[in-house]
Amino acid sequence: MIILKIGGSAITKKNAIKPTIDHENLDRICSELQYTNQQLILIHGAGSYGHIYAKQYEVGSKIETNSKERLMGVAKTQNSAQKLNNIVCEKLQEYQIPAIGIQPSAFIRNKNGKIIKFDYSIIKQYLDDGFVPVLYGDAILDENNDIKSSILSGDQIIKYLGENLRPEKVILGSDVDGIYTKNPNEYDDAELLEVVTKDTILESDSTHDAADVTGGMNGKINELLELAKKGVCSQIINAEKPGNIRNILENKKIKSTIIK
Ligand code: IP8
Repeated sequence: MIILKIGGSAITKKNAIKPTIDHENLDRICSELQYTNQQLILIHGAGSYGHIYAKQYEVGSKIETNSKERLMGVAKTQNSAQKLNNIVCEKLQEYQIPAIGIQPSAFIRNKNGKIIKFDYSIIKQYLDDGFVPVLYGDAILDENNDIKSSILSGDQIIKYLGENLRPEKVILGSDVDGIYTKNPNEYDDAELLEVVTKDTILESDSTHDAADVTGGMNGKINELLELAKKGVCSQIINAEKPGNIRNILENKKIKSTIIK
């Protein structure tokens, strides 16, 4: 079984001022996914469909009693993330992939931004029946009543499912080849790290992404190091390079970073 996350930056235009799909990438990525006959769980990030609203309405910070505007913000974030999921599933279905969209906010709960309830039996059942469950980063209920809702990132879902379902592979499709010593979009001398462990030292702002409410690449590394601690390694690849997803599903070697 494989758990594959497609970053929101690969399937949407993440820095757009309104939710915008990257149609070319989405289409190509979905077309490459038809080449696996292994069990597959897909998770996608929220990209501009989630982060714009989450930031604007400060999802995850204190909500004053009866602040309708803030509640509306949570509702709008959820709705928008779900719209993206519909678009992704529809595209997958065009390629004959039996994609089933599963709404995280309907059954997962956080407390202070950390998962405390997640009954994944429904995901397992879909998987065992031959479907491809598709989950996503979402704004979910939080048992801290002061904030009421917090963000659940796709990376948190990966970590939880990785720990509990122990897949053969955990792959993260991003918009860069992996983890670099410095931000590759700003520094020409940034070097790709083939392996990252808890002892790897990275520049603190090496992965900063202003459009991201869940910590960009830094947030990802932390979740994946936690997963590695539990004995499940993962691999970050560039999902924007044509052929990469297909190659990794077919066990071919590509430029990437392994977190172990
Ligand atoms: O894009 C964030 O999920 P991510 C979810 O996987 C929202 O970090 C709603 C911003």
